[in-house]
Amino acid sequence: QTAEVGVIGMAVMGSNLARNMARKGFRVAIYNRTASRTDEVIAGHGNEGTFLPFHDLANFVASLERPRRVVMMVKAGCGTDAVIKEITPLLQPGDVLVDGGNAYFGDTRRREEEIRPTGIHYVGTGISGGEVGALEGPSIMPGGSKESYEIIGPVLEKISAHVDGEPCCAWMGTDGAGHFVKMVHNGIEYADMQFIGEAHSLLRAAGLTNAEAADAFESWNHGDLNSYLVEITSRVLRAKDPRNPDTDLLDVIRDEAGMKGTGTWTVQTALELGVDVSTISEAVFARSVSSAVPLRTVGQHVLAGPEHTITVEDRQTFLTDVRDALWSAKVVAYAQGLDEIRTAAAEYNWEVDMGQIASIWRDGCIIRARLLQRIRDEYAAGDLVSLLEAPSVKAELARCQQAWRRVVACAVEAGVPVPGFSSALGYYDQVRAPRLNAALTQGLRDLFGAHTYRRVDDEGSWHLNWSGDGREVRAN
Ligand code: NBP
Repeated sequence: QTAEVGVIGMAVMGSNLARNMARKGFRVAIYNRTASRTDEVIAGHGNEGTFLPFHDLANFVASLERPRRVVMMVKAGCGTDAVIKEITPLLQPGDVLVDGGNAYFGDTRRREEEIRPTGIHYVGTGISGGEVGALEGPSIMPGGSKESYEIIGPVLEKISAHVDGEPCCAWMGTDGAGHFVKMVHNGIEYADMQFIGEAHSLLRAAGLTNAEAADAFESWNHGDLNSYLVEITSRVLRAKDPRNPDTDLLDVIRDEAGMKGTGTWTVQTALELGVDVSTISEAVFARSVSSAVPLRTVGQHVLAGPEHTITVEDRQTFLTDVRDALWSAKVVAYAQGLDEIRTAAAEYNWEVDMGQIASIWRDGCIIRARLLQRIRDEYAAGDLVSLLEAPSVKAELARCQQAWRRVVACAVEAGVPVPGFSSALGYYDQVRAPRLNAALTQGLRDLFGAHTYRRVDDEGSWHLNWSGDGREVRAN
């Protein structure tokens, strides 16, 4: 018997993806460096579909129908490089090798370029949805040649999540495009979680219990803020400490956030591309500050400021304001993330379709949210310089912006840190300002470094002879 698709790596993601494929009717070859993991998948789930287990990579490859379709789900970095080195001599031109791990898009570009001369298609694919998504239907973001998508696309589309019959999987562009889109997805996820955290801090500062805050998130989840992250927030807020059922679990979890690095990549890449993703960088830095225990210990003891309490006259009005601030900030994070993708697409010659990206994020992935339907529809209606200019988005922001300002102002007054909300608002005000402070920056740069300036009423670059006769000269 031959296999239609093969999966390498039987840790949690790979085994769940292979099971998903088998459940969807594909004959799946499976292989793992440590053979016992392959045996465990067969022992535990062999009855879920047709699996062809292998302890030897050459036999695994030989079992696959041509053109071969191989999905690697191994540890990103050295694990991926090791598997590529071992498998490429066994593959033939026209075969498709998919990396479903969380690779850095620059590595994917390098690997694709190295493998291309062999005629093997290398497909860097973002997969989001965690282990449950891998099993039940993730959001899948493949990048690679168009021909490779014709071969691997049908399998990936079938195992992905679906919305109204449409798969949450689409070709993202050549070489590193898929992993780039997944990276930005994770960056937006960081921002989303930071905003949720800030909203929760504000509700607590206003005197709500965790259970009352959970009620607020639950009600928001029924409206425009409907999303997986908002939904699970109320679950976390309601959880009790299993060791002491009178205590909220949240109160015994150390207030130090971890991270695996994709948020950092999103910010580093944005800096290189010259794109503002300040909501994402605030979220990454907020996690760093949270874990900087000595700094926080010193800060708590020596820094003066208000007591982190907010007095609200009308709780319902306050809750609506926080909801509006949360929605607005979230939109800014999406706008910034999509701007990063658009800029990268121009830089790397990727044919990205912004509406399609929003479309495949509608389900299966961690940032799945009702907002994505709106983003998809807006991009389908016409190209946009920024998501913020989309008709329904700008109208809703216009409605929310006063509340957003009230929330940031009251947080600042009370000393409740809201770096995400205030950064998002700062971005909104920057992009709508007729003039920023850049003219002064240019004047200063020209004075101390003869860096020149451009005029509003003339072409070319100019320099003022600041230390001499004060005349303006045209710069070359
Ligand atoms: P891990 O990231 O923990 O990797 C473990 C797998 O890699 C095992 O199958 C292991 O084989 C294999 N492996 C390693 Br380590 N080094 C290898 C080598 N030199 N040659 C061959 N195989 C090697 O597994 P995971 O959590 O299932 O994630 C798999 C990929 O999916 C990662 O890239 C991850 O970033 C990505 N991802 C994970 C999630 C998630 O929610 N966990 C979500 C989205 C994407 P062994 O059994 O022999 O040690």
